[in-house]
Order: sequence, then C-alpha cells, then structure tokens
Amino acid sequence: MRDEEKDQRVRPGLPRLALGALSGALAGFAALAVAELVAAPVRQQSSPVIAVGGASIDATPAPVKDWAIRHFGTNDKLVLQLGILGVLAVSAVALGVLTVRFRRVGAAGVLLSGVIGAAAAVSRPNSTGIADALPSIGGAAAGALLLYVLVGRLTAVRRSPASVPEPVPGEAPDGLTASAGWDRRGFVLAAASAAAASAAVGAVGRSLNASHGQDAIASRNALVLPAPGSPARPVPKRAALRVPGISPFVTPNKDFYRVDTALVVPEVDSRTWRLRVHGKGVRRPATYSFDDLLRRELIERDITLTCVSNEVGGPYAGNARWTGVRLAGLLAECGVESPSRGGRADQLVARSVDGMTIGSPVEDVMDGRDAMLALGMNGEPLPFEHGFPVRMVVPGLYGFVSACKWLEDIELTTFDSYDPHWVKRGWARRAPIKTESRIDAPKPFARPKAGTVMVAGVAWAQHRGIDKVEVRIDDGPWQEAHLAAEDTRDTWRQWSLPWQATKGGHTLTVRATDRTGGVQTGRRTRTIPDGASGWHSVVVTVD
Ligand SMILES: Nc1nc2c(c(=O)[nH]1)N[C@H]1C(S)=C(S)[C@@H](COP(=O)(O)O)O[C@H]1N2
Ligand SMILES: [Mo]
Repeated sequence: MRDEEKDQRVRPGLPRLALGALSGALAGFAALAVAELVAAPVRQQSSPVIAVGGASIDATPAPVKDWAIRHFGTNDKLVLQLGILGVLAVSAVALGVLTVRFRRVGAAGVLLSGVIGAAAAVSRPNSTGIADALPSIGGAAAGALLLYVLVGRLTAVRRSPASVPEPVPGEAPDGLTASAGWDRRGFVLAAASAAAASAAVGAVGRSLNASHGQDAIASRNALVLPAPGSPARPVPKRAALRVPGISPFVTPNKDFYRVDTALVVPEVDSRTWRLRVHGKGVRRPATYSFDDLLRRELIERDITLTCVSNEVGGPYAGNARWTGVRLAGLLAECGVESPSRGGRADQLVARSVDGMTIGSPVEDVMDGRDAMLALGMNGEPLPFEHGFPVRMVVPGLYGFVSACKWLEDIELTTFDSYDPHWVKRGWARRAPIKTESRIDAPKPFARPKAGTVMVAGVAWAQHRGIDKVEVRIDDGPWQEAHLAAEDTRDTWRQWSLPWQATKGGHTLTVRATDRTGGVQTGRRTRTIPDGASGWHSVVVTVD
C-alpha cells in the first residue's frame, strides 16, 4: 500500500528538475550520515562539517571573527555550523538539478566536496593524519553513488515522458513496465530507503561519536581534588556589595564566559593525559601525568580572566577560584630560567589537544605571580568547556596570550622565532589586560524612578589592582565611587555610587584608576590587536 501511495504522489507531470533537487538533497544527507559513521572509529573532529567549520574559523579574518563573537557570543559556533549546513544543502540541491542534465557533472561535484572536506580535515592543526580524510571521502562516495542511482531512475523520463502509464490505483505497477518510461517505483523506493538508511546510519554514527567521551567523563566524575596546600584567603565579606544587578564577585561556572575555537569541546581522559615540557633552554625536558600534578603542592587563587575580544562594557570577563600547580616551579624543575636571569627562551607556547597555540612571556610566568596549571575551578574539576583536565591561568594577561585550555604541551621558544595562533591572525604578541570598568546597574535604557538610584559595577586591572573608580553624570564632575573591599590585585573589584537621579535622560560614565596610577583612558580603540579601551557609558531615562 505504501508504495502505491508514493507512486501516486510522484506523477510524471512533476518537473524532473524538482526530483533532481530532491535527489541532491537526499545524496547530501546520505553523505553526511555516512561521514558521521566513518568518523566514529577515526575521530569526531574529522567529520566534514566539523573540519570545514574549524578551517573556516581559522581562516576568518580577525575583524569578522570579532564581529561574530560580539553578535552571536557563544552561539557563534552554532551559527557557523548552521551556515555550513546551509551552504551544503544549497550545493547538494544544485548538484542534484545539474545531474539530471549532466550525469557526470553531479557526481564529480559531490566528489569534489568530499575532497574539500578531506583536505580541511587533514590540514587541521590537530589532524592525526590521512585517516582524517576517510569520513569525507566515504561520505562523498556514498552521496555520489546515491545521486547516480536516483537520477538514473529519472532520466528515462527525458526520452519518453508520454510513455509512462498512470499507475492504476490499488494495483502496483510492476518494475518491468515502469522501466519502459521512467522508473517511478524504483525512484520512490530508492529515495525512501536511502532516506531511511541515512537516518539510521547517521543516528548510529552520532551515538558512537557521543560515546567516545565516556572515558573522559568517567575520569572527571572519579576525580576528587585534594585540599590545596596553599589555600586562597577567604574572600573578604565586604568584597561583595549588595546592589541588585551587579555582577556577583565570584562567577559561577555555568555563567562563566566561554571563548574558544573548538567546534567540538575536547573530552580528554585525565588518566591518559600527559603534559610535555620541552624546547629552548629546557635543560631537563619532562612529561607529566595528571597524578604527577596531583602529587605536587596545589595552590588555590582567585583570578579574574578577561578576553581580548571584550568590548568596553562587554561580558567577557569572569572571576573564579582556581586550583592548580605553580607553573614557575614546574618550569624551574625542568631547568628553565627566566630571560632576566639569562634564560634563552622568552616565549612559552602552550599547545592544546585541539591544536590551539597560545604564547606567553616567560618573564611574566616566572616573575612570582600566581601563574598556574589549573586543574580546578570554583571547587570542582575544570568543566570540559573550560579546559579539563588542565589549562593555564596567568593573572594580568588576556586569555589569548595566557589561558590555554585542554593543555598538552609546553614549548619554550622565542617571540622572534614563533608566532602562535592569534598572532598569525593579527593580534598582539604581548597583551597585558587594560584597566577597565563596567556599569552593571542600571542597565542601558533603564527607566528608574527619580530619587536615589544605585549605580554599580565592576572594575579590573589584574595584577596591578584597582585604586579608584569614578562616575560622571552627563558632563558633570567625576565623583568617586565607593569601592568594595579588595580580594587580591588579581581580581576585579565591585564599586557603587548612590545617585540622586533627577527626571529626564542621563548618561552615566565610569572610569577606573589602577594601583600604578594609570587612569583608564577615554580614548576608544577596537579590540584588535591588544584589547579595547575607552569609557563605558549607560544611557537611562529617569521617570
Ligand atoms: N585550546 C584553547 N584554549 C583557549 C582558547 C581557544 O580557542 N582554544 N581561547 C583562549 C581565549 S581567547 C580566552 S579569552 C580564554 C577563555 O577561557 P574560558 O572559555 O574558560 O572563559 O581561553 C583561551 N584558551
Ligand atoms: Mo580571548
């Protein structure tokens, strides 16, 4: 019965090109499904959408990427993947239509997209070799074959469309009769079974890929971080102001901003994880396991992380309590010396399992600040999104020059001889965090009632410390705000100012001064190459 129903829907009158388009779409779907399945034994990152997505992220010019982060935030990756799927769908449909006319062109087109996927997968920085090409090649082969078969059932119609008999309702046309005109029954059968098979294959591939992370998840669940030998001082009670709308002093992990290039969050098993330390001037290169790190003294520190892509007033800053191993001590153990003591390497390049490279000044890492290999964040093992099992954290430096997540390799080198990932894309080699302040309350375009309105927010100048915050109403004088107690100079500081608000529109502006006397500049710059500067303003209307 089902076959008959479908036969009736696919009438000879339906334009062949539309069926060609449908064939193309089905072939594209089949290709992705097979690629997903083949990626399972290879690695998920080798699947074409992920590989092409990763390659496009890397090839995206810095201003465009910056724009994407600003407009889509953490959804930037979702938008990118949807974009790639959209392009794929359009090309698949176009190839399907083309194939009706030119059989070989379509198949060649599908194979060509396979080659593009394969090339992207093999050339990813973390590619494990030629095996990464298999999902794309396998998927393209399946897609090309299906397209060939489906369009094969359609092409007869071109010769003699009139010779196709209407199926008699209730009576299945037999295959031989149908093949004399165009093979409707064969087309519908092939299309339907291909769609069903692709869905099944894709689902199996998906679940196999998802199960890969199980070991990593188990290793994280089993992990209990030992009590730190050097605990953080308790956060002073008066470091947190009770003002509605202000950023909490400690950012909960679930709210902590996330910025990275990973389309698939790496899931690394801490039990098999290793960190290699090597390179210029490393007298005793070494490899550490996670247990090796756990046996060292753990330090616990409150450190505010900031992204260089954070616009003035933007959300990409967060404060957490990190637990980890002193990086300077570990480097010293490997025989590394800081440049000021005659060390030959001035750049430390951290490399992640997903091929990210992040370069930090060796001098900063070894100057006594709490640079660490972090294992814990706010009392739990690092969340996967934030770098499990091990990431770097260096107070005072933007994340792109200090905070490598999913760390697996540290190489000592020089700034002259190596440019890491972001530097190759136009960002600065060295990037200390700029003194910044942000108004959290009132929100932009709020309509508070006349009377006392609490203006409040956070200010940061990591590793220098915040000395003063001032607020200006419209073009009035700078008024000193109340500063919450300082936790450490590596953390942000909350501030507040009661404002006697009068009716009408007002612009509130904030600026901070750091402990070195540096006043936050009002000169607006873009985020590229070394972080945005300028004052944050909020416009409100008082009712
Ligand atoms: N492996 C890897 N580490 C990375 C990045 C990345 O893209 N890949 N991004 C860096 C940037 S730009 C920042 S700001 C911080 C952000 O850390 P978070 O996502 O935990 O907030 O991670 C850094 N570490
Ligand atoms: Mo960043």
